[in-house]
This record gives sequence, structure tokens and C-alpha cells, in this order.
Amino acid sequence: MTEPSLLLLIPAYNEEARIEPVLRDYARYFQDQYQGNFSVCVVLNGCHDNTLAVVQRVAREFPCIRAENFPDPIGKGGALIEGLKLAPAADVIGYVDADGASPPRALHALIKLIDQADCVIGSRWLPGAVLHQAQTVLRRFTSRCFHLIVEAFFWMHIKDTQCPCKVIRRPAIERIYSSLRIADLAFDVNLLYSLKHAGFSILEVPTEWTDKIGSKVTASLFRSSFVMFLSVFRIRLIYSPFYKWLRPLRPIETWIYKKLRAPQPRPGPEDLPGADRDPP
Ligand SMILES: Nc1nc2c(ncn2[C@@H]2O[C@H](COP(=O)(O)OP(=O)(O)O)[C@@H](O)[C@H]2O)c(=O)[nH]1
Ligand SMILES: [Mg+2]
Repeated sequence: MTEPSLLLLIPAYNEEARIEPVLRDYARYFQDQYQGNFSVCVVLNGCHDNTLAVVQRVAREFPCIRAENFPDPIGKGGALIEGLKLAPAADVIGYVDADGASPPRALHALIKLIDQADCVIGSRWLPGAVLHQAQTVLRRFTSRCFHLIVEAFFWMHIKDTQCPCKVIRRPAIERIYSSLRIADLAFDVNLLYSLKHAGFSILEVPTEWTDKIGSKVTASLFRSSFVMFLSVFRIRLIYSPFYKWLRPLRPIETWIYKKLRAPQPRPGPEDLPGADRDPP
């Protein structure tokens, strides 16, 4: 039985120390175990280390791997948005982190369920999840606070919006692509709510996870959490009837993201020159 063609996106920022074994594991696993086309695109931006050279070296060994490098600080969400745009035609598009927290078989398990929904996401918070190494207590605490905010704002009943192991059917991505605006770590909420709002189905299933040392997020947890809160508030406003009245406040928003040294949200379609569209 053939499986759908898969494009795997891996956002990477200063990952020279962690990414190489992960790329090898994924390339080997999918070469051996996957009955369909498989390619990986590592999307880097603003790295100050040798990540690009490491990825290029592994790519010479495994032709299914390629790198896209953006010099600007577009953030993890921005990198995924760019990766989706550059994606060659694939039936299913997935993403995982560069640190190997999600093993290849965890991603494969999600793809096996893609017949049942438009988007299948891994969850560390559903019964049955296998946590070889759980996140730190502080990260779990901030995760649950964030979950409460997301649930209060969007009522999606998704236990783990932030698990970076997700697969989505290409037609769904194509439909909602123009509503992907959030460049920081709240990108996942942007993606999931856009899918729900457009009527696509999301299936959340327990996943396997090994938390890795060297997190960039934990190193700036307070700032990252504040930016994520700001971004989910922004998504809520985008989908509210008041959004068009808030356009004059855009420079203030830009100023706040700049002050927080956070990646700038992508201008929406309504901000494109000549465009006069309603928010999604
Ligand atoms: N392209 C890109 N990737 C990023 C950026 N920030 C984080 N990442 C990637 O996002 C993933 C998650 O980062 P990590 O520090 O492991 O966060 P944690 O697992 O949530 O603690 C990794 O693959 C990082 O390389 C960024 O600004 N740009
Ligand atoms: Mg990590």
C-alpha cells in the first residue's frame, strides 16, 4: 500500500549541536519504512552558528533533505509559513522540531491517521502519551496557563496546541494559508484556529516525546510567553468583528513586538497594497 507524499518541515535556529542525528534518523527511518515520496525541508533563519553547513553536509548524503535559509529574524512561525510557501506539491505536510523530541515513528503514526481528519496533531497531554522525558515543571506550568488562555479565547478543546508534531493535508493548508500571520511560537494556535474556522477537522492523539536539553524557549521563557499571549490576543481580534476598526493601532503593535525583540507578525491579506478584503 502506498502512503501519501510527505513534505516534512523542520524549523531550525542555532541547531548545529542538535540537528545532525535528528536529520539522519528521519531520513533513514522514512527511506526504510515509508511507502511514499518523502522530503525534508529545514527552514533556518538568522542562525549565528554553523547549522546551515551541518544541514548541507547531511543533505549531500541524503538527497531527500534540503535547506532554505532566510537571513531575517522571521521566527519559528515565520519559518514554517515560508516553508509552507516553498513546499513542492506533497499530499501531506508535517512539521517537527530540530531537536528530535518527536521520534520519526511518532510522526509516522500521525500520517497513518490522516485519512480520518484534515489535520492530525500529537498530544503530550492526552492519556496514553509516552513521555520518555517530560518537560520541566516550569514549562509544564506555563504550558497549562497558556492552554487555559487558548481555551478561553478559542474554545477548540485541544489539550496540546503547542506539540510540534503535526501533519496537515495540503488542500487544507492551501485554503487557510493567507490567514497564517503569527511568526512567533503561537503560530500553532494560528494554524489550528484557522483550520477549525474554515471547517477542517483536527484529530488530536497521544504522542511520544523526549524533552531535550538546549531549549531556546526556556532560556527566554518570560519574554516568549508574553509574546505568545500577545499573539493569541491578536488572533482573537483578527477573528472578531472589531478588527477592521483596529487598523490605526498597527504602528503600536509593531512597536511592541520590536521592543520585545519578537518576530513581526506577517501583514495579512488586507494589508497588501490594493487589497480590500475582510479578515479571514
Ligand atoms: N527557523 C527558526 N526556528 C526556530 C526559531 N526559534 C526556535 N526555532 C526552532 O523551533 C524548535 C523548538 O525550539 P526549542 O528551543 O527546542 O523549544 P522547546 O522545545 O519548545 O523548548 C527548534 O527546532 C528550534 O530550532 C526561530 O527563530 N527560527
Ligand atoms: Mg525542544
